Amino acid sequence: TKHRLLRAKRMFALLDVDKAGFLDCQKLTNFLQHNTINFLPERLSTIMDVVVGSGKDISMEKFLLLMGFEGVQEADLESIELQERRARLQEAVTTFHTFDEDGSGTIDTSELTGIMKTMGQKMTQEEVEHMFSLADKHGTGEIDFENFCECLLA
Ligand SMILES: [Ca+2]
Repeated sequence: TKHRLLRAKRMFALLDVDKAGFLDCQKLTNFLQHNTINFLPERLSTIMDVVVGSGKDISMEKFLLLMGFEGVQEADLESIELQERRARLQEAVTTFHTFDEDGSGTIDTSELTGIMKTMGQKMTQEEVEHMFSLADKHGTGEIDFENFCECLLA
């Protein structure tokens, strides 16, 4: 459900081209008519009734309601996003520590080579080095946590 919620939020952001925080009724109507795959016809007609009956502007909360999420506030969304971000960061920290076998706070080529082998990635030394050079933006021969996150989240 979290995942669907975030997708709905992204959809809203996509539709809200001018970033006004509101959707133009006409825009949403067009969108719904061209993306009816996920809606049963009777559901779509209910949605359209609500949309047309609700005036020109569709807020995020109203949009979520239309998408079938009841009682979700924008603040809830933000906290979900924050949770997701934290979880991703936590995951990155864990992965980084796994890679950084000697606990030096950086990952060097031999550590990267080792972990790729452990993960069952059949990579040549050249491929590992290429990967490494992509992450090692400053050419220090080591990947710190910041480089690692940039790489992971890119
Ligand atoms: Ca290390």
